[in-house]
Amino acid sequence: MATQTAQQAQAGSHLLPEDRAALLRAMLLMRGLEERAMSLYRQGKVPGSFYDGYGQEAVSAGAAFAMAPADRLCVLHRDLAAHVIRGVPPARILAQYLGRATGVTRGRDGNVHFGDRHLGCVGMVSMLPDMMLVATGMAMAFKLRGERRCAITWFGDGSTSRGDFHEAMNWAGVQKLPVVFVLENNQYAYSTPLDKQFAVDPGERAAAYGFSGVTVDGNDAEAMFEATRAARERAISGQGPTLIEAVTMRMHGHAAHDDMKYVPKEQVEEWRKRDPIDRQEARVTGAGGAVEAIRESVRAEIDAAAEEALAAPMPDPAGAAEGVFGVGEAEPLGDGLAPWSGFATGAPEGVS
Ligand SMILES: Cc1ncc(C[n+]2csc(CCOP(=O)(O)OP(=O)(O)O)c2C)c(N)n1
Repeated sequence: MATQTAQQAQAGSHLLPEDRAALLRAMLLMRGLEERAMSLYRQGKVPGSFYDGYGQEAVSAGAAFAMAPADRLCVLHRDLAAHVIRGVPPARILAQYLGRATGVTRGRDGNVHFGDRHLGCVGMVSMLPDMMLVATGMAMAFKLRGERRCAITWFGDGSTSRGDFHEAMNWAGVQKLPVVFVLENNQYAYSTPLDKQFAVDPGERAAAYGFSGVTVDGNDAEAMFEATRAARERAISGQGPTLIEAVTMRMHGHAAHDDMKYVPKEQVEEWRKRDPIDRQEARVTGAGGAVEAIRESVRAEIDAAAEEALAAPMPDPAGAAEGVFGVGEAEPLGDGLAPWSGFATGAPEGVS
């Protein structure tokens, strides 16, 4: 297994060339899968609406890449790259959107409310930002059991106005819990712009709850990775939570039905110049990586995934209520993939 060079350590980066390529690959898969799902939606094959995270790929890719196998993730509706990184196969993701029996929720939910428990992910509750409380609860359990691992969740700028945001921040701060809060500041909560959402920069709120808050360029996957890696270090060494404000832009409507007439076109064009995938491609190319080969293999993977998902059966209506309500002993969450090279080269991670 490759180890970091002294040069890399000096430059302050914890990423090897293969990590940079893996980040790019996860973002390309997210974008490609969502583009394919949007096209399937337009063909009437995706029930309900369709939500995507176009332009925000670096936020979930960079943050999820810093998580160890035994860490636990509450992934939100614009964070598909986190599912990809934890190991959900592309065909299973498309089958989820298509409502098929082979999707993560086996057809119980048509779109983004999913998480593969076997990979350490808790399916998101639609009521926002409930997952902040779930992540905080898991972190509380880690602390009580003396386990060296951490929970992470993502949420939007709109979520910061709800009571549950403050409850989670407060309890996590009081208890110094091992949790990372990633605030995805994408300029709009549906049609509500930031100046109608809060009067105080939300990044500053962490201090009011007694823990660290950092603002990061959310269109830079490596900056997201480094900030999350540092936050996780703080979390597992007992220094408590971190609020990471990832500044980005929602480049598409709230969902497929929304033409976002309320967003000035110039604003979108300005952000297009900061596309996170273009930026990571430039880095990978600069380090001698074969970007076109990565793109080609991602395209082939998505084609194969679409074929497999479209051939998958619909769920049997007779079993519609199965697995919807918790009955009996709950199966514990499993561990997910953690492809960052630092986990292979460093000290053993996870439950002590
Ligand atoms: C309590 C609650 N109110 C309303 C909704 C409907 N809803 C889903 S996403 C959303 C906007 C959320 O905005 P934000 O938190 O900024 O995240 P973004 O979608 O911009 O990523 C709304 C209003 C909801 N899911 N939960």
